[in-house]
Amino acid sequence: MTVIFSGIKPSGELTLGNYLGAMAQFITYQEEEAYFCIVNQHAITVPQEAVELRLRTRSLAALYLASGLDPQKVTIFIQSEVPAHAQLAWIMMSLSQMGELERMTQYKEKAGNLHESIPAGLLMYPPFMAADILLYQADAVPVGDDQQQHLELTRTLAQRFNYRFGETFKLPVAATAKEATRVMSLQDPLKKMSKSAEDSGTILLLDSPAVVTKKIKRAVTDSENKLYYDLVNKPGISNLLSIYAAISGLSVMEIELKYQEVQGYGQFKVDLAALVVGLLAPIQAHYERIMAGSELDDILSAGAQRAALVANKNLLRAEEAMGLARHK
Ligand code: AQP
Repeated sequence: MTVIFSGIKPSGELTLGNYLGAMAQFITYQEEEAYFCIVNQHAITVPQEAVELRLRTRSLAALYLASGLDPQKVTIFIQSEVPAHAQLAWIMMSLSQMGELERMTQYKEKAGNLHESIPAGLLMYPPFMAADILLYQADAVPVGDDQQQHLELTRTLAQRFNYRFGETFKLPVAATAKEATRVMSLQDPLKKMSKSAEDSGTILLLDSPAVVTKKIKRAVTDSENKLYYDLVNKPGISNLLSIYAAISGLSVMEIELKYQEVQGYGQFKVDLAALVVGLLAPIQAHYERIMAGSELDDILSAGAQRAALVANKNLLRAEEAMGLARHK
């Protein structure tokens, strides 16, 4: 059986980008040995308000279930409830070099926004992420395109560990979706849609149908009024086409053909809004039921216990290999 690990951080309300790039893929791995984590310790690499973090963590766990993950089949848990994550993270940080961490694109972008008061955790986030993955000996990590560089670092650190201390960790690969691997902002299609940069260019999974429709209607396009994919000259329309393709299952070319005779982008936007609303409606209904019910805590407690069994075993292996354990 293939081992799958992935996580999302509760650093804001989940976006359509998080869903299409990551969560929609999670569901396809339910017959494997799969671990889906709410990576709350990654969220604190930028300042978080305690009450909000607690609420968002719970909300994200409910969204995992609402999007179709079955806790009988997969392990769903909160990162901070399995201390082995932070323990292996320290080992991975010690193996990392400052230069390689400073070169990470996401670090440079986020640190750039914070100017002089940059939390050290922001720099250390990629080796922590490596620890999350290696702790389960994951074969594949379903992620969006923006996480490719961190996955590469994970492989580098695993290789470095294995070379120095003997074969211990499996080298994982990134598993990215076919379409919409990088959903862009509807207002600035050169910028990734991000949960921590929420504005009218960001579709949230819990947005009402009216809000979704308004955001899509106002999405930035171009004045050519011809529907075709061209990332360089038509980034707005290309982004909308990718979203349409990811949800409908049609190829971009099939969509272009469908609207060949249609004047302007109006009808295309109306249809896209209907597709997104249709995708989100059952997830939102399921989410409301979970949040009103009482099962969530039991699911998360059982998940943390299950995850810890595997995580502790692999942590000990690493500690033994590098001389941190008293015995071998
Ligand atoms: N716009 C996107 N398109 C496709 N996939 C995306 N992901 C994020 N944004 C897009 C994928 O969703 C998962 C979320 O991972 P994360 O929460 O750990 O971090 P992130 O990539 O930094 O996500 P955000 O939404 O941009 O959060 P903030 O704003 O807090 O940094 C990953 O698999 C990611 O690839």
